[in-house]
Amino acid sequence: MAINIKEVVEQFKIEGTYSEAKIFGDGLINTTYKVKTSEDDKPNYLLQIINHHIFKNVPELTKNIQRVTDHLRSKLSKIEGSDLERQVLTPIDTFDGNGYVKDAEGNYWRMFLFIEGARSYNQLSNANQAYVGGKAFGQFQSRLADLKGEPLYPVLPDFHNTEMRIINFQERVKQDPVGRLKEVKAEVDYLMERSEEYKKVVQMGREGLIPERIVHQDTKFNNVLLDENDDILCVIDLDTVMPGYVCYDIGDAIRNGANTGLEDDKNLDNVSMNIELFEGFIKGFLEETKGVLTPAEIDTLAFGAKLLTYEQAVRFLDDYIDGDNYYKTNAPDHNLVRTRAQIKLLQSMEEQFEQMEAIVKKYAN
Ligand code: ADP
Ligand code: GN1
Ligand code: MG
Repeated sequence: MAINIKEVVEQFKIEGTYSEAKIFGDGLINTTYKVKTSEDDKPNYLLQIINHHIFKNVPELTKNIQRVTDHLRSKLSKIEGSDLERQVLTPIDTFDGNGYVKDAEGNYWRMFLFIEGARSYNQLSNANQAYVGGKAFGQFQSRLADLKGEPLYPVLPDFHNTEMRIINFQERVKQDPVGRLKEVKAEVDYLMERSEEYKKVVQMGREGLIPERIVHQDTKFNNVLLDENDDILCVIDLDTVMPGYVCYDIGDAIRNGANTGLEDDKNLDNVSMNIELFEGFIKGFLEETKGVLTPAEIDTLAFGAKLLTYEQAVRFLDDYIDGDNYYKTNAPDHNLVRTRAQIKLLQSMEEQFEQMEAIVKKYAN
């Protein structure tokens, strides 16, 4: 890379001396580095290139993250024994006060304190982890419920607006920009047959039946850092924190975390929804949120898992038909493999839906 990372880092107000930067983590959107400093008693840092093709307004994005982390830090400071450097992300300011750096190639960079001793998992190994994940995202929502001031900037408007996603998807199918449609007719039909059902949550919002809240909107399990005992340390990846509906967070957490296979599993026999993991997520999430959720919102939680899985299938297939412009991919059929795995997961949820609803009722009461 022509970019000199050291020069970028030196525009941030870090403690200590830059020593090295290594690619880090498994995100599909941003590019992440761990930056080490040479002194043992100085912190390390996390450096990211913000994907500004997706996040177009970096100044507003930076402001959102600043407001959210300030609010979470002030909540934590009232809880005895809190570790303010590890339980909330700490953005590092730049000397020009912008909080991000734009380099000569047009990349936008930002930095956080590196949270040491944290674990993040792409896959869960037990129901306790699901419980902890549900609790982490529930806690995140309830701590942000009283954020004062104007609403957070809608960094990605209509991010989980399934209705819009379906309309855009239909348009993409019509255009078939790279001639891939012929390979994916069955998947397109499967998804379009269900399109009316999955417009429900957006419609409920429009009719005022469920309120908008500040939600995370990207609740993959690897966006929760855990400590050495698998307790909650910190919720990360705050780019999509925006007003939205409560079922998005628990829904996406289950989609990602309760899958017995991988998000991009080629072997569909591996893919299904594990009902014990589902139960763990719901139990943890409701423990933290049930005091504030309305009955109508509680009614959307199990549906949210199907909704976010459906939507993710639409998003992966949309990107496949578009020629892979959004998600990082490791093979020409990667987005198609992902689509098929999401469809398989959705089928498994459809089969277990009655049980899922019964579990939500059990923990809501
Ligand atoms: P993406 O949007 O690409 O998913 P993330 O912000 O989630 O990017 O970061 C990618 C990975 O880097 C995370 O899954 C996590 O493992 C790790 N990570 C992110 N922020 C920190 C931090 N402040 N300290 C330690 N590890 C972090
Ligand atoms: C992206 O950034 P990351 O890898 O946590 C995506 C999510 C998808 C997810 C699928 C901003 O999440 O919405 O659910 O990939 N983030 C964005 O793996 O589009
Ligand atoms: Mg992430």
